[in-house]
Amino acid sequence: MTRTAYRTCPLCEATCGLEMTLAGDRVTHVRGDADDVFSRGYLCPKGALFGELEADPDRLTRPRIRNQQGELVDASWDAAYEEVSGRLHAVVEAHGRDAVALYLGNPNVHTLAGQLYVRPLVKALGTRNVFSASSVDQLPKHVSCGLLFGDPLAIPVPDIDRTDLLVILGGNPRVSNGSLWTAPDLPGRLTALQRRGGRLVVIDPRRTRTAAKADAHLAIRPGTDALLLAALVHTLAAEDLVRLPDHLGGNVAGIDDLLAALNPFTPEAVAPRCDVPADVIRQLARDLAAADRACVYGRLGTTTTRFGTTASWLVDVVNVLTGHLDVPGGAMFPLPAHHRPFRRPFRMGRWTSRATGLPEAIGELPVVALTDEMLTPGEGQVRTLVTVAGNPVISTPDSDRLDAAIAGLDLVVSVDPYVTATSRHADVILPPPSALHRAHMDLAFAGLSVRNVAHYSPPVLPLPTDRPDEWEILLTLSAIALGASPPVDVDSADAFVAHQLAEALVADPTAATDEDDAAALLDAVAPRTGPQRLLDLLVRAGPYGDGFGRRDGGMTLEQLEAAPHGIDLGPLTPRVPDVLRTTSRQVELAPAALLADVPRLVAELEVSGCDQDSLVLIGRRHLRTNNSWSHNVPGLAKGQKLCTLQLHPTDAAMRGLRDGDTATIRSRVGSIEVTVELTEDLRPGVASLPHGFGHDLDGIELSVARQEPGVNSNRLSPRDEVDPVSGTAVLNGIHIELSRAPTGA
Ligand SMILES: Nc1nc2c(c(=O)[nH]1)N[C@H]1C(S)=C(S)[C@@H](COP(=O)(O)OP(=O)(O)OC[C@H]3O[C@@H](n4cnc5c(=O)[nH]c(N)nc54)[C@H](O)[C@@H]3O)O[C@H]1N2
Ligand SMILES: Nc1nc2c(c(=O)[nH]1)N[C@H]1C(S)=C(S)[C@@H](COP(=O)(O)OP(=O)(O)OC[C@H]3O[C@@H](n4cnc5c(=O)[nH]c(N)nc54)[C@H](O)[C@@H]3O)O[C@H]1N2
Ligand code: SF4
Ligand SMILES: [Mo]
Repeated sequence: MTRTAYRTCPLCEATCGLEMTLAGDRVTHVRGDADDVFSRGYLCPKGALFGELEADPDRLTRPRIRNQQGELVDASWDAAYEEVSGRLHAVVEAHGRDAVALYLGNPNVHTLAGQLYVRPLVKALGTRNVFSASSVDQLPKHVSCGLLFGDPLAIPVPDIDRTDLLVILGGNPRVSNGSLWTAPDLPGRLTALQRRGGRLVVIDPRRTRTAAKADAHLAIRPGTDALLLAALVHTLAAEDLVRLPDHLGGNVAGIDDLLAALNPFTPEAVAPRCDVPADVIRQLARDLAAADRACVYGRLGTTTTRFGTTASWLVDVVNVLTGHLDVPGGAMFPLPAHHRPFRRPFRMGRWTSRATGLPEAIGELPVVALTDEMLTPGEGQVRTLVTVAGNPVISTPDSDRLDAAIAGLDLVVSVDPYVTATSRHADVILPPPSALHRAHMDLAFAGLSVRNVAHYSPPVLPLPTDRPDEWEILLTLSAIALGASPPVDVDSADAFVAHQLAEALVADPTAATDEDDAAALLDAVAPRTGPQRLLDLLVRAGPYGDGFGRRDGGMTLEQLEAAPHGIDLGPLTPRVPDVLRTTSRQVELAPAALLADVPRLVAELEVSGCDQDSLVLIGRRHLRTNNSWSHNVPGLAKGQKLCTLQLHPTDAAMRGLRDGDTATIRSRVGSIEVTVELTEDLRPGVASLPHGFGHDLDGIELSVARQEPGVNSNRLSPRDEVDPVSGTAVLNGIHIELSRAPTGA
C-alpha cells in the first residue's frame, strides 16, 4: 500500500512543495507538487532526494552521552536530560549565565522549533553570548534594513515576476535557488524575465551558472561592490536622474547628506579598484533610472565582505533613488500571513563582545568572537556551548582555533541529528526526529517571498512514542536553563509560552484582535497545543487572519490544514509607510552609523588595483550540496569531487600548477591542501573554494561524506577580518598564497 503526502521542502529558502509517495513509513518517491500554489511542480536534486536524506542510517535516533572513557554512547532521553541539567546548573552556579554560549545554525529558520521555541530558550539561558550563522551570512542586510527602515526584518525582495531589469551582485540563484529571496523555481523565473524582453545583469568575479545565462556579466574585483554601488548613486545625482516613486516622496529623509557623503565616488574614481569600466557603471545607472520596472539585489558575495553593511545599504539606496523601491517590478516588502510582533525602532550595540568589542545586533554577537569568548579569561568567559542545528566548526572562521577552543570547554550540548565536526565535541547530543515527523510552516521565508503565500504542512508520520519532537527538546532545555530538574513538565512549559504569546498579542496594537484578555485568545485556539497552538494564534492575529472572530472568513490554521498545496495571497503590494519603524517614520537614507563608515570606503579608493601575483579566495555553492550537512546522502554525493580549488589558467601557470594537481593554500591563519581545477570562469587573481567540507576529522560519523571529505575552507578565514559595522565575517576576498603541494598530486 502506498500513499501520497504533501510537504514544503525544508532544505532551502525556495520552499518548494513536495509530493511524496510513501510505502509504510518510507518515502519511495518524491516529485514536485504540481498543484503547489507557489512552486507549481518545481524541484531540485536535493528535494528529489529528500526521502534518502530522511532515511540516512547515520542519523541519530537516540541521544548520545560521553562516558567516562570519553566515548559518545547511546543513552535514554531521561539520562541525557539529567546529564545536561546537572552539568549546566553547575556551570551557571559557578560562573554565571554568560558562561553559557548558544550557537544557532541555519536549519533553525527551516523548522518550527527554531522559529517558535528558540526565543524562549534564549530568554531562559539569559546569556549575552548568543551567536548564529547570521553573522557568517545575512546580518549586514538586517543591520542596513534596520537603519534604513527601522526594522531589521523589513528586507525588500526583487519582484522578479514583474521586473524588466534585474541586477544581481554576489548571488547565484540558479544554484542557490535564491536567498533573502524566496521564489521557487528561480531558474525558471529568471528565464521568463528574459523571455518577456527583460534584462539580467550579474556582477560576480566568477562566471557562475547565473552569470553565464545573463545578458551582461561584470566580473568585478571581490570586495569592491560598495564602491561600484556608490558610483551608481553618484551618477544618478550627477546626471539628475534621481526620482522617487510618488508615494515615497514624503517618506524619504537624508538625501542631501547621502549625496554629499558619496560625492568622492565618481565612476572614474572607483573603476580601477572595481575593475569595471567607468562608462559601464554610468550606463548601468542610466539603465536603472530609465527602466519602468527594475531592481538591484545583493547577496552573499556582498554581505560577507569587508563592506558588507555598506554594500547592503547602497543596494537599497539605488532602488530608492531610481524609483524602484516598494513598487511592482521593483524591490518590494512581502506581507506574510502570520502576525509579526510590533518592533521598536532598530537599535544595535546594546551590548558588546567582552573579548573583541564587536557590537550586538538583532540580539546576538558576531560568531567571529566565539573563539575569543572561550579563550579570554575573566568574568563571563564562555565555558559551555549549546548548539542548535549548527556546525560552527565547519561554517565559521578560523576553524582550527575554534575546534581546539570547543574541545577545552566544560560542557557541550548539541541538538543535532548527526555526529558532525561540531557535535563530535558534545557531552550530550539530543537528536531531533526526522522532518517527516514534524509539522512545518515557513515563517521567516514568508517574509521574503515574491508572492504572499501561506503554507502549512502537518507531520507526514506520527512521532515515535519514545522520541520528543524538536520543540519539546528546546522547551526541556529552556526549563532546565531556568533551573528545573528533569523530568520537565513540557505541557506546562508549552502552555506558558502560549500564554506569553497571547499576552503579547492583546498588548500589540498591530495584531488583529479586539480582545484585551489573553485567555480569550487561548480559548479560541483550544484544544491545540505545541507549535500548532502558536501558529493558530499568529495566523489569526495576522494581516489576513480572522482576528478571532473580527473578520468573517479570515485565515485560521484550520483553513491552512485544508489547503495542502498552500494558499496564494496574491502579488506583493506597496507597504510604505506601514512597514517603516524608524523613529521618524521615514526611509532614513543616510543613517549616522553608515555615514560613519564612508571614510573607510573613501580610503579604499587609494588602494591600487591589485598586485599582479596576489590571489584572493571566494566561495561557491553547488546544486547538490547544502552547507555542511548534505554530503552524506549517497544520491547527492555520487562520489563527485565537489571540493576543488577553481583557478584561472594564468594564475595556475604562474605557480606551475596544472589541472588535477594538489596545491597548498596558505592564508594568514591556516593552510590546507586541495585539488586544483582550472577554469576560465574565474577572473584572474581570484580562486574559488566551496565551504561546508572537511568531514574526515576524528569522531565525525558521516560514513558517506567521509569517503569524499573535502577540506574545510574556513580553516583559511581569519577571525579578525570583519565588516566592522555588523561584525560579519569576511568569507569572500581572503588573501591567500598558493603553491604546489610537496607531495604532488
Ligand atoms: N567560507 C564560507 N563559510 C560559510 C559560508 C560560505 O559561503 N563560505 N556560508 C555561510 C552560510 S550562508 C551559512 S547559512 C552557514 C551555515 O552554518 P551552520 O548553520 O552552522 O551550518 P550548516 O552546515 O547549515 O549545519 C547545520 C547543522 O544542523 C543540523 N541539522 C539539520 N537539520 C536539522 C534539524 O532539523 N534540527 C536540528 N536541530 N539540526 C539540524 C545538521 O546536521 C548540521 O549539523 O555557513 C556559513 N559559512
Ligand atoms: N545548492 C545550494 N543552495 C544553497 C546553499 C547551498 O549550500 N547549496 N546554501 C543556502 C544558503 S545558507 C545561502 S545563504 C544561500 C546563498 O545564496 P547565494 O548568495 O545566491 O549563493 P552563493 O553561491 O554563495 O553566491 C555568492 C556569489 O558571490 C560571488 N562573490 C564572491 N565575492 C564577491 C564579491 O566581492 N562581489 C560580488 N559581486 N560577488 C562575489 C561568488 O562568486 C558567488 O557566485 O544559498 C542557499 N542555497
Ligand atoms: S530548490 Fe530548495 S526548496 Fe526547492 S526542492 Fe530544492 S532544496 Fe527543496
Ligand atoms: Mo546561509
